[in-house]
Amino acid sequence: MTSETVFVEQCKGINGLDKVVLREVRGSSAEVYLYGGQVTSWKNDHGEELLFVSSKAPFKPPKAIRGGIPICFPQFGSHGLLEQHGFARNRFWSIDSDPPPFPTTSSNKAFVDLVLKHSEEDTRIWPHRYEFRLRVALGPGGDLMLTSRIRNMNTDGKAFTFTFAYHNYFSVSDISEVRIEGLETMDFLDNLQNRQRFTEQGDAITFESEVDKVYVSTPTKIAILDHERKRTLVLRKDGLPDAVVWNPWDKKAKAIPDLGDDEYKHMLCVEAAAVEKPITLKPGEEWKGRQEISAVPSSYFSGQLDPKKVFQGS
Ligand code: TA6
Repeated sequence: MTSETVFVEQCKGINGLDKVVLREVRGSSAEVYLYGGQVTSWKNDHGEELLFVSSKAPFKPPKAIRGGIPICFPQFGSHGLLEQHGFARNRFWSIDSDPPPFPTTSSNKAFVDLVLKHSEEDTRIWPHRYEFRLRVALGPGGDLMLTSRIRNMNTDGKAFTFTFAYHNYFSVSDISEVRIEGLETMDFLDNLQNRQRFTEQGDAITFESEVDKVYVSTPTKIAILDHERKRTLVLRKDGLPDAVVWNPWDKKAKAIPDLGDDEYKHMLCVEAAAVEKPITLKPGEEWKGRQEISAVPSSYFSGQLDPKKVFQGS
């Protein structure tokens, strides 16, 4: 691309839904739907898609979009009384043209600020006033950064509590050939066994059946190694202590209407989350949760969790 790069473009997506396309000079791009405030595409500078979106995703509100990066708020999963994964993923977000400044100034040109605020209807199911600001940014090297800032706007003096996740669906060549590094020896709550707590073995995580686990108090860096694609995705997170790993495998995939029967082979959810210890905000308080994902060549070798070293080739 040349100096004519359009860094941010607002246009219509599937079914006429509003979306924003972010582009960087070297050719990487991302797409964000206002419906759900959801990233649905992230491509590297070769134009290769790094996220998974189901071929059966109808892109029809009020159903959440199956794939990309759904935002789970104010509830992750069924950890509460609200609908599964809360309501943020099936609300229409707005573009925030005048967001409060970020503490660090960044030179990124490809970014969009979205905002979701309480509605009268929602206060009936979750009786709180809030402002949720989401910045989606594409770095010059193609890194995808999501920053959430959630503020308690209650005027009745009441605190509120929530759980949260960036429900990342990554595209993988073959789930049986992929492994995750950075979660070995971690404790996890197993959703397939009544959220009982276990400790992971010392080996990298591989897949041969359904997995639905919440790893708690995890390191800030997690790597997803895809040998066939010769690619490693590195997830860095801040303010999000937990990491959810999910693949429905064959039986559950068949039971999910907006997922193709065999699509589980090409997706893996590794989610930056705050689940085990819900976050409480008093009126006026703000919480920040950030994730940054990078795709690096698979010269990235086992046990080396510093992506900077990979870029430098050391
Ligand atoms: O993040 C894992 C999980 O909570 C699983 O339990 C699984 O149900 C998945 O999310 C998808 O949930 P959804 O409501 O989008 O079908």
